[in-house]
Amino acid sequence: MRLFDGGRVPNARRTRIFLAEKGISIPLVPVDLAAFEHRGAAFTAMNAMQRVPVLELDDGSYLSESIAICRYFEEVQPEPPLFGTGARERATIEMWNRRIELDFYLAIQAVFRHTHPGMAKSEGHQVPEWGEINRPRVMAMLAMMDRELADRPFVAGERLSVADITRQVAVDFLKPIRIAVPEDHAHLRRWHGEMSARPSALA
Ligand SMILES: N[C@@H](CCC(=O)N[C@@H](CS)C(=O)NCC(=O)O)C(=O)O
Repeated sequence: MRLFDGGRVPNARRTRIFLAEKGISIPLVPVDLAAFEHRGAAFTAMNAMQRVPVLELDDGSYLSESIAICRYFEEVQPEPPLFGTGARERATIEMWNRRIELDFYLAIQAVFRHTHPGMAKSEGHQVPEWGEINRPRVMAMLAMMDRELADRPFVAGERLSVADITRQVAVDFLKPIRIAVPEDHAHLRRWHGEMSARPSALA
């Protein structure tokens, strides 16, 4: 089993942090995104979407989509449960994970892909206006998430879940678009400090 990895990029990092929280160690194969290795024939044969991460299983088959890879490991090794246990907790984690991916991370990604000069070649056609439209959406989500954290330690409740990891990599990805979590978002800053202090943050 091997994980085709992309270094600091958010979705590859999400998978590595998830594995670290599970205490699972597997070999990593670096994929050179800057050299567009993921657009070559060999990589495309593993993942038609040409994106990292990709998990190669022992039978030679491949899995992509970071959340699907995380789910695979949750099934293989249920402890600690990062997708929750029981109907209510599982659904709450899913709810938050979707909110964070669809309304927060994708807005950050739009700003990055459409306004960052380093993404011009990869994106082909950047629409800076679309990027700028997404900045206030990012700020609105930060404010909402700060309010929601007032009464609990983690995104979905009393214990760490995959939704915390999804948000951790998204918040860290604010740096290249030059957005900081505002000073007055004390709950979110507390949570982010705690996530950053976990050993898994170095994965
Ligand atoms: N939905 C996919 C998204 C994967 C994705 O966008 N990966 C990025 C790095 S975070 C990538 O490979 N980008 C290369 C590109 O867009 O050319 C997942 O969760 O795995």
